[in-house]
Amino acid sequence: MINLLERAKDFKERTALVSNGRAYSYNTLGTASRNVASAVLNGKSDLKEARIAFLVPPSFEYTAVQWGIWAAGGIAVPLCVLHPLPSIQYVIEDTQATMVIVHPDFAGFLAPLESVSGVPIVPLETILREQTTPLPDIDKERRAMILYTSGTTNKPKGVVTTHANIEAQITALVSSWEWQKDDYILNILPLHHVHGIINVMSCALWSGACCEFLPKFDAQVVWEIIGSGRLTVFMAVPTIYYKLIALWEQAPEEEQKKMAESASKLRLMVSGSAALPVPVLEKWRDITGQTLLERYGMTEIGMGLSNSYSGERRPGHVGLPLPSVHIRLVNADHNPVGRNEAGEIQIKGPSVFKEYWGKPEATKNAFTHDGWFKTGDIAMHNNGLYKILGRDSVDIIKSGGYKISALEIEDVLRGHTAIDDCAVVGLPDEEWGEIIAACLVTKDPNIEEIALSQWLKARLPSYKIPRKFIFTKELPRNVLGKVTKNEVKNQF
Ligand code: MCA
Ligand code: AMP
Repeated sequence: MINLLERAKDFKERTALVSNGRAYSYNTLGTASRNVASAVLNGKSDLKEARIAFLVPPSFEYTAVQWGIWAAGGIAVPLCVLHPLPSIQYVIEDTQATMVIVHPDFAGFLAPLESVSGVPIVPLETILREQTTPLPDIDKERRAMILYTSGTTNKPKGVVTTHANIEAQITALVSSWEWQKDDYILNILPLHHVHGIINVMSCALWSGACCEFLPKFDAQVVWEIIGSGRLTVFMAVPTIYYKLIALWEQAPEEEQKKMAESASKLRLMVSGSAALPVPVLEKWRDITGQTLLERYGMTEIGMGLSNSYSGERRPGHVGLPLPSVHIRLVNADHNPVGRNEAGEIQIKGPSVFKEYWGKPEATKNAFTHDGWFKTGDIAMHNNGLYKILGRDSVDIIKSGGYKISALEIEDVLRGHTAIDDCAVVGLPDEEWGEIIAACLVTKDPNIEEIALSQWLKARLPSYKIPRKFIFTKELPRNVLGKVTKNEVKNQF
């Protein structure tokens, strides 16, 4: 098994997590994880990769459940606390989860699923009760986690990582960014994606450091916590830095000085999950003196490229491959490109995922015949460092650091009785990176944006809901009849 639970024994009474105002030691986390493992084993000797889904907000309990599932030989499937029921149901059914562990705050929300999916929904309280069963030995090549990612299909795909993959993802970052046991990080990110799970929480716990959870991002609270002086490391998506800058700009001058001074004391501030706009990097540096370390990653690979911890951090660039990551840039014929030429990033190495859950064809298509993972991101090697130039698909949108499939939103929109056809695109936006926009062909000339947004809210999480709409009689198409998305973008 991934070496987290075992390493925790060395850190004993050190604080592992701060959650809901309480501090939890590594010993307490270890004991709770073993209780969870015993509960989910429920008399079996090994879960043998059964999928255990859990709907638990970022907290001590979240970590104990994740580690407990791993220790019992199961595959951890974290569910997103922001998702509406249909998105949750999709993940539970797609993974064929054998159990869903639910936090009391979400028990009522999930209740209707039990009869629909037939999957037992187990309250968190019963899973955390004291109990001990001998735990199985888990080979590191076994599957450990499934995270859902949007792609160029209308439904998200489950990305399966093994214990060895996760360990490789963690150790590459721990060594490159010099994690130490005296570090203290704030987690403000959702815990159904790599950024929050691996880069923030797992790297801290691997190192014997402390991770404090703030279950919902709030710029005011984050500035207060920075002001407390307890953080040494901070990681976020560019939108969060944008929002922190906006709040700093509104503060009185005296306050601004204090805020800037406290932020200047952290040893490391990282940005990732989406392109960091150079003006945001520069503004943050002007305010705090900190040059954000930008890195590049993907659910399927963990982190791939990173600017230097102790050397150059070049604005608009994502640095060099992390330890154990092999990278190449290729053209459309899969031939390596020359220096300063654009090509698709392809990756090999121990951090690269095993497969898309239940999708052998998609897995096969995601790799070249000689085992390189095709990221779909376009980059160039520019005077010694990599620079991301974009993606090979207009159907992938990045908004607030979330990867969103235009096709998934179109699929949902087409289910509305008044919508005949639609095209969804991402429009450049300073704050969100991109915002989602939908061009609609409707039967009903009186259809209202507000009513449509409400209808969508029952079917999609808030971050996937279009913020701009236009109504048209016909979508722009090329001679082959394919919708021309760049033309749709121009219409906005
Ligand atoms: C929310 N709003 C938006 C969006 N999201 N408007 C436009 N576009 C959006 N995407 C609106 C809401 O409707 C609401 O408006 C207002 O903003 C506040 O909404 P709320 O949900 O409270 O937003 P927030 O909490 O401030 O969220 C911003 C956020 C969040 C914290 C930046 O988007 C976030 O957690 N992003 C991180 C996602 C992440 O972890 N990605 C990693 C995946 P109104 O008030 O009018 O209703 S990528 C990954 O893992 C790879 C491996 C990697 O490289 O890291
Ligand atoms: P996800 O699939 O949610 O893990 O998102 C991964 C995608 O986020 C990558 O394929 C990139 O398109 C994008 N991404 C992550 N980090 C960066 C970065 N620093 N600059 C530009 N794009 C990024």
